[in-house]
Parts: sequence; C-alpha cells; structure tokens
Amino acid sequence: MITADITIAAPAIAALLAPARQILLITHVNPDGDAIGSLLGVWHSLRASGKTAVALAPSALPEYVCCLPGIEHVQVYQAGQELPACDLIWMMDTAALDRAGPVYEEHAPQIHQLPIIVVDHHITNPGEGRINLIDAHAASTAELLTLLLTAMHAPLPPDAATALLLGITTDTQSFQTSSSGVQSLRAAALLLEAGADQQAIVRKLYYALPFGTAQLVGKSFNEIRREGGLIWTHVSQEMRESSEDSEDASDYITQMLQRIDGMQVAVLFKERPDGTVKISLRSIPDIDVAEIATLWGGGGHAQAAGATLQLGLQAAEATVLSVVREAIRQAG
Ligand SMILES: [Mn+2]
Repeated sequence: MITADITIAAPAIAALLAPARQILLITHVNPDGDAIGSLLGVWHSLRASGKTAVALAPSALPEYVCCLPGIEHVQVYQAGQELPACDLIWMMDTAALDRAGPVYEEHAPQIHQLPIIVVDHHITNPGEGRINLIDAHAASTAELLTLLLTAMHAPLPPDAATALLLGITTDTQSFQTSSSGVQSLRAAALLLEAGADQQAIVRKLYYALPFGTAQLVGKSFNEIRREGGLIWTHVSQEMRESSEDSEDASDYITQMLQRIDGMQVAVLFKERPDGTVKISLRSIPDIDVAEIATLWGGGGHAQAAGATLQLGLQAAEATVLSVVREAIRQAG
C-alpha cells in the first residue's frame, strides 16, 4: 500500500505493529535532525506502549541532536555488525531502502524478507515497504509521524514530543520553508501540548554554533560567486583542515546561501576526504533541483536536494553549474 492519507495508513500500520515483538527502526545514512528526531520520537512512543524497539542510525549523528532525551538509545551502525533481531522494520525519512547505506548494503536479503513500514516525505520515494505513508507535501517526516501517532492513539510522552519537534524545527528551518504550513504548525502544537521542551531545542539549534563552524562559514563565504540568480561556493578539504571543525558547517552555509537576495539556485560543493564532491542544491519554486540531483544518482525535494559526484572539486563545479545554468534559463 502506498498512501499519503494518514487516516488510511494509521489503521494499517497499527495492525502491522500489533503482533510485532521486536521492531527495528532505521533512518537514512548521514542522518539529519528530522531523521534522528523521527527515529527517537517513534522509539519513545513504542517503548511507552510496551513494545521492544531498536533505533539504528546507519552513520554518525550530527552534534545538535545530542541534547535529545534518550539519544543514548540510538545505536550507530558499525560495518560488519549483525542486523539487530526483529520481526518488523520501520523506515523513516529514508527516500529509498538503499539510503540506509551500509545497513542495507550488508543486509539487503534479510531486510527484504521482513515486513517494512515506510514513513517519508521525499518526492522520489518509490514506496518499497509493505505499507508506505509518503506525503511529499509534508514539511518533515516528524510532522507526518506526529499526526500518524496521534491518529493511532499511540502514546506521546514528553521525550517523544521533544524529539519529533526537533525534527520539525530543523526540516522547516523553524517554519520558514515553503512546505511548512497549517499541518506543520498543527503538528508542532500537538507536540507542545504533549510537553515538548521547545526551549532546549532552540538553544541547541540557534545559540550553540561551534566556533569551528563559524570559521568555516567565513572561509567558504570568502569564495562565494554569483551569476545572476545562480549563487555558489565550496568547502574544500584544505578549508576544513585549517578550521577546528566540522561536518555540520555545510548545512549552515547552505541555509545562508538561500538567504541572499535574488537567489534562484544555490549550490554548495563540499569536497570529501575520499576526493568525491557532495553537492547541496537549493532553489526557488520554479526550479526543481531534485530532478537535477538525480542526474548524479542523488535526490531529495524539489527545492532542496543533494548528490555525490565522483569528480574533483573543479570538475564537479563545471559539470553541475552548466546544468543549473540551463535550468535557470529554461525557467525564464
Ligand atoms: Mn526530512
């Protein structure tokens, strides 16, 4: 079943959960706030309902989720590890099974034998689970999960609410994205009513910028370029080596690029230690960057997408910018 309708998904998911004894919760590789907020929110809810659940992140967590209550219960997958024992898998915020990275690569046959629940908001999600709640209009997966758990009359303890609210807050950039509307605010209101600690989230997300991130933002902005509505910059390995930090700077830089007056498409090129280049694309509603990202095996949302190129920094810039220039030209 693939549906965007929570009232249809809720009874179907409740029926699948009812007989399950051990539920494995998985999210995407390089997890963000929505991924971990969703994972931990569902974990707390299941635990409060007396279920046994394991929350598994395919790779290391971003620093800003470390304030969440119960975060120590999120396991980070180690290469070669066995898949935790389970009779049901629940995947969240994961646009395709293979976005679970090493967890999927190392256990695909086992994963395919189990019933899978998919809850996601990526437009590119093909719906590979038994029950797939996929709503590309939802601003975050945490928003969908909040409404789903509410529709299922599942427990929503304060720690679950805090985790889910962090997911909504990060994916909407505090209700600024074009996809955040009535439903996002309604979900947030439900979470506040359930006792979410909003101030703890605000302090961690907006008043705790690591010094190394500030250094890296400065270096990257020093190299910013513009051609009409096309704005781009990069983070090289050299810049990272000469700063104190950090993985998380790229999110911050991308958000800043989007704020520039006249931006139609913003691109951040991030050089990885293995020599590949990760691109992060942002756009105004006339231009679909998810479609552009699929050219290199990436994906995401129409206005926020990413991909990894097996090219060096200069070659990646030349390749991507020529495609984006053409997209801007076609959008008029
Ligand atoms: Mn998300």
